[in-house]
Amino acid sequence: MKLKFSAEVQKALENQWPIVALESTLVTHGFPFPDNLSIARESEDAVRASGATPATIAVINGAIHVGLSDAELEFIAKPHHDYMKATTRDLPVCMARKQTAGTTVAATMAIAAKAGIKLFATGGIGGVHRGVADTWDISADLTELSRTPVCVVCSGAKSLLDLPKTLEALETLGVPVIGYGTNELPAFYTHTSGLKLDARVDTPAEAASVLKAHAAIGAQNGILVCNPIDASMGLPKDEIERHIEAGLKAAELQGVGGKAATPFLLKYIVSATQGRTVEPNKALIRANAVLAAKVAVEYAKT
Ligand code: PSU
Ligand code: MN
Repeated sequence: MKLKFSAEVQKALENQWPIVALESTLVTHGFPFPDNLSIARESEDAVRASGATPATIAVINGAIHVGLSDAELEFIAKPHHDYMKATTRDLPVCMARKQTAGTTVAATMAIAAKAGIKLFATGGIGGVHRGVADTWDISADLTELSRTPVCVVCSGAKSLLDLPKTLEALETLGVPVIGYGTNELPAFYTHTSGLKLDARVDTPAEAASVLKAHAAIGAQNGILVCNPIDASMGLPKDEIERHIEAGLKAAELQGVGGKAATPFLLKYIVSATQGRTVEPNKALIRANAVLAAKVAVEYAKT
């Protein structure tokens, strides 16, 4: 896979400085413009301020970029109905057709691993969808986590998913799921989900030591570090649940499914809450970028 590195990322790779990968589907499909552009920039700045180099990953006109210039960030953030949402399997098609795409957690992990990047920050991963028995909709993020040695720092999986089934699938796939300062799986907009985790760390150094041990045994799968949203930013669980239920009904009525399901529901929730989910969503992404950078710094020390 031929990768196009930004000068900043190239330099960090050469010097073995800590790097944090950032995904771009949340830019192309996850947030409305211009919030998508501001969160992309803020995540990059948060990584830099915490001592690491940000590597936002995207496909631009068929080329896989690892690290974007500000002009390139703006290019993918500007509303454009042709941009793809690329998971791992979409990359060859996107490249051959010289298309532009935001990369999902799965595709970003695959590319980060090729680039030699260990840490990756995002908002929430994809997982097992509600209604899976009828739709078989299970995000390829889980597949990638099962086979790609990158640590993903997130705030759990979006509550629009089936969280208990997502946790079960992660266990089956052998993916360590580690709470950061919590014993529970965070539920994205809310601090808690009621679902207990087996593992917890409380400092970046502790998280880095788990990554070291994971590498030492030659593990070839991913690790999830789950960092809950700041309690003061969380949204009422009942209200979010109401909007999710309504969004799922709307998706069904409009025949929206497959890869369009997640972007549809994200848009639905933003509009149903008059945009009140945008700030908490941005805050948790920034916090995850900071934590991933701190873990990358610790990891590079040892
Ligand atoms: N969660 C968010 N915002 C997002 C996504 C997840 O809060 O934009 C994106 C991520 O890129 C994730 C993808 O990898 O949705 C999962 O999509 P799917 O369920 O189609 O695999
Ligand atoms: Mn899906």
